[in-house]
Amino acid sequence: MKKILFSLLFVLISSYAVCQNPYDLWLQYDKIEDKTLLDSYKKQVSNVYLNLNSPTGDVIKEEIEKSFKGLLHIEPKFDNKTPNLIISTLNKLDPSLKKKLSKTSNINDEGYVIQHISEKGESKIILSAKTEKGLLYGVFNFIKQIQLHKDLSKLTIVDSPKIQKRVLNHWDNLDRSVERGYAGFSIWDWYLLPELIKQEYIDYARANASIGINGTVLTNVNSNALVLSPRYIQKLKALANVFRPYGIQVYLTARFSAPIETGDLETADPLNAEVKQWWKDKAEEIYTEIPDFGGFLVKANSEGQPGPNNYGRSHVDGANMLAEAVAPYDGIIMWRAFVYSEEKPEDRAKQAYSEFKPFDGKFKDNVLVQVKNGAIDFQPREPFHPLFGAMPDTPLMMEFQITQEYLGGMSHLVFLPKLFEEVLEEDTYTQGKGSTVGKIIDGQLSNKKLTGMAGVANIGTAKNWTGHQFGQANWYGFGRLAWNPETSAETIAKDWLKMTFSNNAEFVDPMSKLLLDSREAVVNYMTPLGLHHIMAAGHHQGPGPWVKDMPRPDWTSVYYHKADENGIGFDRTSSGSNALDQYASEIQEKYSDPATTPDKYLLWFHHLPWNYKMKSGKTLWYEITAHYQKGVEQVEDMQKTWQKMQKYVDPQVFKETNMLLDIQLKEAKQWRNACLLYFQQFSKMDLPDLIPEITKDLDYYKSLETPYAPGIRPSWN
Ligand code: GCV
Repeated sequence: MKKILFSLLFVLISSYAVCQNPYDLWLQYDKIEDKTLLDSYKKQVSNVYLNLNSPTGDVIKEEIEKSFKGLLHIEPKFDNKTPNLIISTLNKLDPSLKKKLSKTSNINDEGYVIQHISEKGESKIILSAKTEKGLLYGVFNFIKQIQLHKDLSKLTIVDSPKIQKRVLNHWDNLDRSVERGYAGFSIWDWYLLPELIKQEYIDYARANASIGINGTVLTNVNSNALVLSPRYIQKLKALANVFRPYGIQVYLTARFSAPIETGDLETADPLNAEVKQWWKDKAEEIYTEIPDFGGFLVKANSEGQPGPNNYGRSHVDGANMLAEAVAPYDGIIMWRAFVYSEEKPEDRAKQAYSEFKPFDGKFKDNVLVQVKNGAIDFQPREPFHPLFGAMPDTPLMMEFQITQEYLGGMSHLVFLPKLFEEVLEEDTYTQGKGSTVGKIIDGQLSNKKLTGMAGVANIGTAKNWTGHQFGQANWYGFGRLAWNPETSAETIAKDWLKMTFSNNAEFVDPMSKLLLDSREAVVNYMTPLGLHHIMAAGHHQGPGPWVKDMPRPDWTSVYYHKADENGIGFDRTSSGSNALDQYASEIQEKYSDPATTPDKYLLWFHHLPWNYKMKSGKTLWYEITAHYQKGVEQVEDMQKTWQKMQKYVDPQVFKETNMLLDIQLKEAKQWRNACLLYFQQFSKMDLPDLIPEITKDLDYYKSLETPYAPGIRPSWN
């Protein structure tokens, strides 16, 4: 009986302990259960010195209070006489304490030092920075150390962001639909702004600040000129006021034809004097209301958006005209290089390079050219964009996609930092061995004045912000990598898991493996061995290797996989489109021969016969089938791992993730079956035994429809 009561009690206690609130993201401040650790923390940070009289100072104080109350169950004392946690900017720090800090000269304006010191036999923790913004970042990192159960008596952290502009891009429309959004509607309630300031805006800013994000573009790159009207500038101003204490600047997307659409002018020609003045006046109008407005992000002459080419002008003309308008206020222009023309027969993968490379060194100092990680479009895997390294005299900003347009939308668990890490670690060889993409965008290789990283947000009105609980990890991971592109995906996975769920190794170890493997799983069951862009048309969810009748050939699947009786893959060597020529000679040499091309990029660069002999000794056809099967099995493994995690996870999150994994498995099988049946028409080879019997035929998979799939603007009829 005693035993039963005991185990009942245990079940009660353990289920009580697991009550994360998904809305709180990685900022879960649940009480530390380990009593010894808790007592030692309480002793070390019982009394806080904080002497900041500013909105950012208030945010810092609130965060200390909230976290100490939650994690340590104490009300921190803010008694400036005998503090053991001292939070102060460097210029106000007692010189005797300042002397004890290591390497403060290494930090930049957003950096900070956290150090445990001994003074007169007493132990103290000093958290200092050049600016209050630096202090805010330091405070979040300090709290993280407690969330991660770190030994505070050994702390010495000297850290600064390696990238200056760490920006979320919201593809949010003014009607609150979100292009490629899978987490509900836009969180920006434009209709009720500026009067209604929702708590979400504050919590959004806090979450972003906690991972070092310092800017947000609020509107879709497929933009609407209305947001530049005086009425909307007031709404924007209200949001800017909320975000400012958290160190976050607001940006807008600029519709290039806005001077016409507002009814003011008849042209938007960037070399026209009136147009130039229009943008200067607009900038002045915005900066009068929002002095720290960040600037504009522009998608021009791409997928139907207006731009300078409409007037026979170049991207440089367009970007520089806008750059001049915002320059007096330290504003910047993020000009996207995502261009490909329906009129050009050139391989789509080559077009951005062909168009932008000749412009190297021609942009004004406050322009960043924003380049997607790969040359096509955020596929599960792409080789790095050849522009990285090819424009040494132009600051290039990385654009990653956090929202999972091509990686399972709302229902697939895919840990994207693994993808981001792979891109950042790729060697471009453009300045010799070791010229990684990461080093190009953080300015290490060129001493760039401006550096930036953008992430297309996966945030919406979903109660947990991202729809899929594990989408939070991708938002978190983007922030960590924007702060320091050399952070490993493994560190990010472990930190996120610990901060969100539990420090218990029995949870963290298998779950970090699950996260780290999840990206390869999705590549395997969607686009293995360098295949790409074979998804369904329009909403981009599910397989569609048969897609061929579209308004543009480069929107079809057949354009990319080129499967026929002779084989499969896109020949991008000199015998084909020669896109390979846009890379450094080291890469060209290696990738021009299929035998030395890494398998993961094989069909990106080569069209090969179905019976081509792979490095494994098996045929290409066999390897394609085996990769699809492996992807499915990897999802099954994810399910098995997740089943064992119940006791560490909030019951609702556990249940929902279970159901989502079921959907992911079902869809992984759909991808496998549909793609194999489709390609088999050309290979005319049998499916190996490792593929379980496929009971449906290809027509069945082709007939599957997904009406109202999210991510594209709904039509209300
Ligand atoms: C915002 C792809 C997406 C579009 C997106 C575009 C872009 O084509 O499917 O939804 O538009 O990229 O990045 O501009």
